[in-house]
Amino acid sequence: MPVVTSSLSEDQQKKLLSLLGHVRIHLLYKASVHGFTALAFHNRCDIQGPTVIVAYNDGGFVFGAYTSQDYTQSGAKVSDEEAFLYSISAGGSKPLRVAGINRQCAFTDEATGPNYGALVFLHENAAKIISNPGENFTFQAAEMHGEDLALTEFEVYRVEGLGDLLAKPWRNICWTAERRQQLMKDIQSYNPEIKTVQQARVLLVGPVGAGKSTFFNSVNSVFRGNMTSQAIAGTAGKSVTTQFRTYTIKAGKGGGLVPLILCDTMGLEENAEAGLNIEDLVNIFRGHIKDRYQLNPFTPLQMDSPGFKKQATLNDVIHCVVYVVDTCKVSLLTQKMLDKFADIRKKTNNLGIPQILLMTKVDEACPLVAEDLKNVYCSVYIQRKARELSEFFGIPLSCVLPVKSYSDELELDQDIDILLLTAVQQMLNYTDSFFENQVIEDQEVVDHQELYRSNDLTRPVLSGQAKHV
Ligand SMILES: Nc1nc2c(ncn2[C@@H]2O[C@H](COP(=O)(O)OP(=O)(O)OP(=O)(O)O)[C@@H](O)[C@H]2O)c(=O)[nH]1
Ligand SMILES: [Mg+2]
Repeated sequence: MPVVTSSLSEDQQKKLLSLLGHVRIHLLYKASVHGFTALAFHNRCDIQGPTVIVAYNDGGFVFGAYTSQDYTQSGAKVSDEEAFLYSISAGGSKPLRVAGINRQCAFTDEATGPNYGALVFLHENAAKIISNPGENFTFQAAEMHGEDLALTEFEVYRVEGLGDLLAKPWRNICWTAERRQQLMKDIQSYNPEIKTVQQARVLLVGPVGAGKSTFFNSVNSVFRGNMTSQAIAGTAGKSVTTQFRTYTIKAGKGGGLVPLILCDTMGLEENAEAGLNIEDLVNIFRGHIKDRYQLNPFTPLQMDSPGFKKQATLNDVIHCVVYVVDTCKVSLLTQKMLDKFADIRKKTNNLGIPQILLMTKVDEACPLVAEDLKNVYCSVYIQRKARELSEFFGIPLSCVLPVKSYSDELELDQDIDILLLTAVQQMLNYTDSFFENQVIEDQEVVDHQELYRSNDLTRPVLSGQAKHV
């Protein structure tokens, strides 16, 4: 599946957003990819809430229509006081905005291309429009589209209001240098309760491009004290990461090991035969897959293959699973992808592994957070996305953690570090829960004091081997 990208230039996007207010736009449909037909338009744009049409022609005109109402193919005439037509003409500085004529409908909700009376898009299932100024909307045709009725591109975006800042943050974070130092110290001195385990093993799982590898690079950078990019990150149609990798982290150049191994995987794709294979994922959970194993979406690793680690100890198994999701793409998560996550959740729950959900790219998702990361827990938009994710995944809101990784920075930043380290600290807390979750299989042969670092014998005890996991 090719990556579908917007044809709006930065300047055009800025002008369009100036008409729409404090919103985010998500590309739903692009005619050059999905087809210049009414059917392709309705398949992708029906029942999507507020949307904006963006049509392009050879004269350099970018024009279209905004509606706050759904397309449903009901055949009805839809009233919408918020609807408007607009044009960002070539070279023109101020965009044209045309409100509907009083009491006339905004559009006719038919099975054709979008029909705003004065502008009918995808006429005759082709890359063209009909222009009837005066019907529902009045404008000068030359000003709207330069009298050029042929389209070079046609896109529809979902429009999502961003909301403002909450008066009080929904989670309290202390944004001080002391807090950063304390978090680093706590993480470095983490000691798993189980004597045989040296490091917490945390697995990052998520869709292609969600920011898994970048999260590892960022945490590594915080502890190294400078930017690092050990894991290859970036964007491509397919997963950039194709191997299973287990990364250790050093505190400073040549410094001691941080007791945390971050495991990076290939991205998930919604189709069964693409992206990380669920059978491989379960074998990763159980500690059977070695570092640098080349993952293959079509053929999962078999038990008798040379790369299969048969004897997995508690050191090899995954202690905490972190679902990584791009905050900007929450509303674009398909049912197929959510079903895949539900399947993974079931398998993870069966193995008793605690789970966290990391919302990445909060800076890209909300301009107020991009302006100041300290706004992350005050942003109405981020809070809404966190709640949506909690509901979609069936994960308590307390397990949903927004982060911003290092993407284009050259220097470390205290606020970014604090948010990253807070997430890592939570991963270590959950790793402890994993150990506490284990049940003894053979009480007779296990010496409680041998197993635990502390002498707290009230906690449940597990056997040294991971055969029950
Ligand atoms: N602005 C911003 N960009 C980010 C953030 N996290 C990741 N990115 C960018 O997102 C893109 C994809 O990141 P990766 O870390 O490669 O994503 P991945 O999940 O490892 O992707 P695959 O290996 O392809 O499955 C990169 O260009 C990163 O720079 C973030 O918090 N903020
Ligand atoms: Mg990656």
